[in-house]
Amino acid sequence: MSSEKLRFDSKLIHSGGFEDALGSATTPIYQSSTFKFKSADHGAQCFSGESDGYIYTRISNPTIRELENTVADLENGFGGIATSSGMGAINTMYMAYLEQGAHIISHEAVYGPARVVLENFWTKFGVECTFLDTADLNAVKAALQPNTRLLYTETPANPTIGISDLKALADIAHNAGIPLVVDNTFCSPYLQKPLDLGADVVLHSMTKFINGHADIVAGMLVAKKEEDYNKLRTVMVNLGCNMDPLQAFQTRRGLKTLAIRIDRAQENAIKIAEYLEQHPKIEWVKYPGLKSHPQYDLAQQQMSGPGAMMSFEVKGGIGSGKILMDNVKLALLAVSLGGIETLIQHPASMTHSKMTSESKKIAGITDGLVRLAVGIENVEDIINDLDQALAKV
Ligand code: LCS
Repeated sequence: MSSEKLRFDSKLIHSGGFEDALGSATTPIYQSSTFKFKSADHGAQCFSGESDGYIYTRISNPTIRELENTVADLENGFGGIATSSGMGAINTMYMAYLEQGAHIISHEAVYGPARVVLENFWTKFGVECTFLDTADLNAVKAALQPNTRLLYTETPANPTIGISDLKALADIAHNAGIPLVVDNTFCSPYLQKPLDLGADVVLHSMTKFINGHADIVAGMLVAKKEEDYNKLRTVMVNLGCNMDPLQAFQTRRGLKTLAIRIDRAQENAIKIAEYLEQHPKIEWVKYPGLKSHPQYDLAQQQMSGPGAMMSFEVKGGIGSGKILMDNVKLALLAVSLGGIETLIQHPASMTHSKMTSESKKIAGITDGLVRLAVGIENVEDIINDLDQALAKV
């Protein structure tokens, strides 16, 4: 059955279009760096594009292509480009759209290294960066310059959980003749489809929800149009930040359960956010499913669910936050997110520690902010764990 006719959760299992000659139920791991040509002419045709036969795994590989086709199908894009990591996808994207003297507008609270790489490396080649809150549409419009080549955002943002209006940002970008690129890691295509809202490229750290088991580092770019797809693929192949076939196999396996994993983690997250919000030792909670979230209405419109990521501050700031983090027993004190296990971390000293204090302050990454990535354990156990740790504060 054509995957176009299937619903999202069936596509998770059946999409990808791979037909194995031996009838295997799962796509095999083609752990081969190179592929035999049928003849010299066939080899030449593979290189010229007349034949879509496989050549070399940095360029393409059946196991990797199956994963690329699946994620592109889930995001309603033209094609996917798998990368070694989420950062591999981000740097491929920067390389494809930026040039010497170009200007980029990026969300001030994008994943820390995605910002650091612009500030520390791309500026060496004369790239100018404006970091702002892309939820502020007037600020985005005001920041446009004749040399602006890219509008890049992440929503919900990491770790502030701020939400940006993707339809409005796509209009602003397109009126300026530039692409809108969206990091969809926090939602996955199950909860948000940026390409349907007008974005040109969507990217993922598949290390997170897409793989979902904290055992793989991987990335993906999906382009809406063939032109962007070709541009991004050429950069990835030549940079050499390709995925490995085993990594693709494991990621494809994790992806099959995306919907049921997110349903459960989200159900847990809603209860945990409500528990934290009423707790006397909690200063504030930011979660798109709480009415107190400043962009609650926008989240309802552009996301099909509030997800499993939240941030909060314990009264007393970082000192109290550390007591909480040092005393949890079930939640792991670890970075990353989107896996089956609940993780807790401190962005100011961990994931976002390389940002300057000034940048962190502007981006709203306070010293007391604690990030919680909710897993699929029994929710009562997670709440009991937070409760016993908060009692020690
Ligand atoms: N985008 C987002 C939203 C992320 O959270 C991360 C990693 C990346 C991109 C980069 O992906 P990677 O290269 O690690 O696959 N986020 C991490 C985090 O929050 N804790 O540790 C890594």
